[in-house]
Amino acid sequence: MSGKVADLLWEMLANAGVKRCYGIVGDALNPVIDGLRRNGRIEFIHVRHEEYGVFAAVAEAYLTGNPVAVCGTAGPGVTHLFNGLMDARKEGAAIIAIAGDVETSLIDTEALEELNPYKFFEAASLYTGRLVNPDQARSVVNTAILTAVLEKGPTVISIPGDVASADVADRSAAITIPNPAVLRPSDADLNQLVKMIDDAKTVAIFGGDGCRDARDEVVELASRLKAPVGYSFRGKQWLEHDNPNAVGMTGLLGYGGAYGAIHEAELLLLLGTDFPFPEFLPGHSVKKVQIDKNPKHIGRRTQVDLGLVGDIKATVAALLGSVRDKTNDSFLRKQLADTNSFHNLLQHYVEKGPEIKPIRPEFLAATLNDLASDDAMFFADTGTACIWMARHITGSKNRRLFGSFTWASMANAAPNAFGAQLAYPGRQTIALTGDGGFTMLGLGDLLTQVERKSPVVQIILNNGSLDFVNIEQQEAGVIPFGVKFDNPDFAKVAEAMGAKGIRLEDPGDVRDGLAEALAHKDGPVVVDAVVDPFALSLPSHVPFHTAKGFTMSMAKQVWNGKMDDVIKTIERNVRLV
Ligand SMILES: Cc1ncc(C[n+]2csc(CCOP(=O)(O)OP(=O)(O)O)c2C)c(N)n1
Repeated sequence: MSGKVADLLWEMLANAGVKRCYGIVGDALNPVIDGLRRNGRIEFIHVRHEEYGVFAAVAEAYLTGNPVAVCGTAGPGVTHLFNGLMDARKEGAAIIAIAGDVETSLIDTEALEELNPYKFFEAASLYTGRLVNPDQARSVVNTAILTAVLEKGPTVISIPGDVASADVADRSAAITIPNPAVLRPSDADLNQLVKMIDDAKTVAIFGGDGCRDARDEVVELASRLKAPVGYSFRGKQWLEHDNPNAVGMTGLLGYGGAYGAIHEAELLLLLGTDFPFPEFLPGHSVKKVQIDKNPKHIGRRTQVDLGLVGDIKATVAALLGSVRDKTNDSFLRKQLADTNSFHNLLQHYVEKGPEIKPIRPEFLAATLNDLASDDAMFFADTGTACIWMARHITGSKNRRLFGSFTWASMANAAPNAFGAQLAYPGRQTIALTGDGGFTMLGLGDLLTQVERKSPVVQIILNNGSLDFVNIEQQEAGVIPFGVKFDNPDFAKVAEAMGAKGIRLEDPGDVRDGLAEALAHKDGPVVVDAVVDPFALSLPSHVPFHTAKGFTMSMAKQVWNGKMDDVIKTIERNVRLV
């Protein structure tokens, strides 16, 4: 290793398991990138927009569990990283951002492109180090890496070009990353929980991403307690597949019997979830126990009767040895029956789909679910893609479902899928994107996918609108406004950019079109699916204010001469409205 700060930086990152750095080079960053080139162990992924690079990195870090680097140059380049870093923080992805910084002689002079990294990154970064002296390098880089990996979130190393190219005295690039400790509640707390479970006639479970490593334990506990299992979007991929007690999701995307199960049980176990919609969680009528390895999650979304700090795997494993099996399964059977009848309702537009034009998104998603491989990785844009993924894409042991589920940024799916494809070359990678989301970020970097011949399938829900907001506005009782726009033929645009383009307008073409897209291995595919902009989805539990909002909005639309839209909304959602 040669002896500059930049050399030490990349060698330490490579030793920590970083395989890729996504970003855009330039001015302040040039000496840093020169070090990456010299090092040769980390692949540089040039993207057309820094934010795209961070979303790609977030998916790679989340799926692989390895840290990933991103970079942007001083000022504007750095600011483009920010939204993605917020996503990394919320989704729990170990990202190390290398931020270009102005020369040390210019710091605090309002120089061109100068940005105070401490202030700027404060909301996103778990640790920000500014390298103003080469002697800090080893310590700052070590802290940035360990914080990102162990606390699962983004950290920032801000580097002025003159420091990056300066000689460094301490060149020890070895890095030790300890495995996380196993966290289990005290015996006294566990005993109290066992008693609460044994005393309860009926128990329900609601799990989140904290169940990632604990699927088998949670499924076994549910089976022994005859407990229905509901989940957040982040919990779905771990808890739904091959689980006879699965009852779906609650919340705005809710389906199945989850809402009823968690409200009607005597005792609710909240496992590894920070589900952010308290209005869909029960109040005082249900006893609640929350278990999470992050103590800050306990009780913050809903008041709980008992809070335990621990890994779900270790804690549930300990419970399995102590709780009494329940014998009466009538509560479970009722929740499963409700789940079943909701599934039948969801099938309406799937079954009728082949005859309905414009294409129903339910039919599109269900057909995709059918055709995709058993280890496919699916990514949903924030928008209606999340609804159709939640309801019509089923998980499996090796399938992965990911999105900006906690930060809820638009435009995440295409870059997420790109990062996942780089991490798992050749594995089926599918982005369900909005037309708003794709034109926000996905379109420019389609060129990056083309250059790299990345076989990413992006399916655009071409509804000519910011449809999720269109639905939100109606829920809020107002007239949809600022949500419509015109689109080009995305398949033609994709072809012009060197990708494969498939346009779907006719429901009869959906199956063959999707199959053709999934079979394409030579590079990216854009499926431009012209879908019904009036397709509506209501949660399995419709809160009063939602129902009222829709009614108000419909009335206002009629008064404002939008009768045509109202009729279409009603006509095209016969089983739902
Ligand atoms: C960066 C960003 N801007 C705005 C929003 C608010 N927002 C959430 S969903 C959405 C609409 C998304 O539209 P589109 O991508 O076309 O998907 P659709 O809902 O139509 O399927 C908007 C504007 C957001 N979440 N993130």
